[in-house]
Amino acid sequence: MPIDPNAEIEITAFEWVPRFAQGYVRDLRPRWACEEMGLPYRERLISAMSKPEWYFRDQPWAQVPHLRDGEISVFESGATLVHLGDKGDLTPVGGQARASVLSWTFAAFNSVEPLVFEWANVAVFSRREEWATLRRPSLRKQLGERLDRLQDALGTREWLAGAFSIADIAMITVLRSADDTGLLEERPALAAYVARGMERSGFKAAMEAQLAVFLAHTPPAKQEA
Ligand SMILES: N[C@@H](CCC(=O)N[C@@H](CS)C(=O)NCC(=O)O)C(=O)O
Repeated sequence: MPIDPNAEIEITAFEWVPRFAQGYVRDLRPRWACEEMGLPYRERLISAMSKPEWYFRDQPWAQVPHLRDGEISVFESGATLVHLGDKGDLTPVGGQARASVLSWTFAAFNSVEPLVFEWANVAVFSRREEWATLRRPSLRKQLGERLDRLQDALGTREWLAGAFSIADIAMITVLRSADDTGLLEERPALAAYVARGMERSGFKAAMEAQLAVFLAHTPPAKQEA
């Protein structure tokens, strides 16, 4: 079990978030990478509602995750994956293999996640706004086309870029958030890819660790009778 209060690596995460966000908070990414490589990490928990002022020095917007590895401080979940991947076997050391893994990692965060994030906004958070209703059809089409090309690029491969890598942690955590669009169901190879990732013991352990924190810090008013 990689959680170890004395570990060199520290992951900052929220101590509690509302139910709809549980299991989707981005500290899942570095947790998953640590679990895959058997790297011990300790948790540093902060409140999502009342972010401590000192935390803005580690993460400019006081978002999670933040990663500390000895003297090294890393923010942005993608950067935490790159840092961790280099400590083990989740990122190849050089050549085309490394370039492909980094390309797909950035593709997840720059070419897919923004559309998924926008979908959450128009379909959930701002769903009652007229502009959101107007934007939904074109966004669904745009995201669908992006997923079509992604599915084509994946082809019959098990993982995006050779062996399982940080690129898969990046892409699968992004795609999971698109569950409610129905777009994955329409693309069985992509849905199977996401399911394959979520079947890994590293994913399950990371998820369990995130959820255990929320359970332990559920505010009394939110506890079920
Ligand atoms: N691009 C950042 C986004 C981080 C992010 O949005 N984190 C969310 C949790 S999943 C957060 O901290 N939200 C609270 C806020 O933005 O104030 C990353 O990937 O690390």
